[in-house]
Amino acid sequence: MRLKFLFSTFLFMILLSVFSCTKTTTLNPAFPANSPTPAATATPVGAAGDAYEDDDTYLNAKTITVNGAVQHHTFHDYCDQDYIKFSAVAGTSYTIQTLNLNVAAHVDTVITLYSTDGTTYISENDDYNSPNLESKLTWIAPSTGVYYVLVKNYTCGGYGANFTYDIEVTTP
Ligand SMILES: [Ca+2]
Ligand SMILES: [Ca+2]
Repeated sequence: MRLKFLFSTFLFMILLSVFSCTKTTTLNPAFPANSPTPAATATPVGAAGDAYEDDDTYLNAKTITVNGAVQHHTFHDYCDQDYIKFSAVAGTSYTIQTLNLNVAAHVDTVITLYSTDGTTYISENDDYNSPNLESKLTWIAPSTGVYYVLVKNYTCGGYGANFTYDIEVTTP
């Protein structure tokens, strides 16, 4: 009899522990256990974009006329990047160059040339005349088409209304 009582008590304890486990692992879908409250992150505030925005992807690249007017751009917001595109003729030499960097704002351009698909890397330049921070690429087009240039600031952290630079594409 005593043994039966002990066994029943044991069984009751087992059931109780199973029940409490089940209960504590029942999740309220409105409050997932493993979803911590996201920490508030500071959103960098930039300046208004220049006349060529939005040009952050090659699909939105703005045309620059070869031997035409210099374009004025701004790295207006965090990690801003600017795509331009230009028409090239096979066998012709082109120079892509940034100039008039706002040195006081520590503008430091890096330019990358991409092929006619907008994504195939051709060449890159950061500083062509160190310690000056302008960028320049001279390149002979292998075939006729529209080519893409990505312009970035060397560091994402530098941006704002005074982060200005000019760019031009010229032939000799
Ligand atoms: Ca841009
Ligand atoms: Ca540079």
